[in-house]
Amino acid sequence: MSGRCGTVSLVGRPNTGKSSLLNRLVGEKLSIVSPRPQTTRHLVRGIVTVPGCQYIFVDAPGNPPRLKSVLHKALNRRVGQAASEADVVLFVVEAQRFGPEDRAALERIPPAQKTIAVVNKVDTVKRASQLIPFLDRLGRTRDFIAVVPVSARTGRNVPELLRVLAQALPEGPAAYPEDQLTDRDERFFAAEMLREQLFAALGEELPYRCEVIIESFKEEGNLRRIEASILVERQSQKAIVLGKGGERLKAMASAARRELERLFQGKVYLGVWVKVRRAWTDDARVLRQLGYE
Ligand SMILES: Nc1nc2c(ncn2[C@@H]2O[C@H](COP(=O)(O)OP(=O)(O)OP(=O)(O)O)[C@@H](O)[C@H]2O)c(=O)[nH]1
Ligand SMILES: [Mg+2]
Repeated sequence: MSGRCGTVSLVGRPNTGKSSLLNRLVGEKLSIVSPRPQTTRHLVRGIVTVPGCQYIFVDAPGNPPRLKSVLHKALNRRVGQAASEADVVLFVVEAQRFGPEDRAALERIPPAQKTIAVVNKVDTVKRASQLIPFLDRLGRTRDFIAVVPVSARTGRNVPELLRVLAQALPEGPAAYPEDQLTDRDERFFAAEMLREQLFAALGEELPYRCEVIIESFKEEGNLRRIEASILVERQSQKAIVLGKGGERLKAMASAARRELERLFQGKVYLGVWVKVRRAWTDDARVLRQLGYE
């Protein structure tokens, strides 16, 4: 047994670039990204297999959410699970920023957990020398295996992160076939790509009041025929999601369809409806149906 294999969770305050980093590490867009905090809601696995090593990355929601709905409690449980069950945790922060929310996220990681501090977004720092005091200070907050600066956007220093990480993984055989990229199915990505468009197209609070359900997913030769619903909480929200004459919904659906055609490498038909489900973020039954335990 000469190889290594293990799970690696990406943990940190919302918006530090965990999902962007997962996508960069895996080399495929598996996890949705937006400029707003609390985009990720589901644990997404991205698997990278190189000779002698299999990395199983797990992207987690950013924490801690401010709201105390049933949804947010479920998200919080996922963060805890990601932090404690991994072989190694990547604690992701933004270059030159370490605030109370970062500290709270760090405190959710059990002290005995093997942890690497990843300083993301170093492309925003003009001179590398400006970063050194920040890296030093961060390195003193916990007994990290290493502190590694990277840029998920440009890919800078990501190979170094993979190298450091490989040494920290346990020895053992690969858990997944070497060509497997993720544990999620196409249905999951269909819902997520549509949800990403909600984040891109809708104002302040609304993306947080929406969810996507895939009602049916059929393969017809090289065509995937997908029917999806967007859940909102109120009639007024439905009107916003639809836009004038349904234009906004149409634009979001076709942007999501293009992403899916790229990911699936085949034709996609995506039909989308908007449904009002009062207080779904607090409805345990609806949440179970959406896959939140
Ligand atoms: N400049 C720069 N921006 C980045 C980098 N990585 C991510 N971003 C941006 O940061 C924002 C948040 O990225 P996400 O990947 O969604 O962050 P996240 O940590 O997964 O956020 P949550 O899922 O909400 O916790 C997006 O606008 C990204 O484009 C980076 O290396 N450099
Ligand atoms: Mg994310």
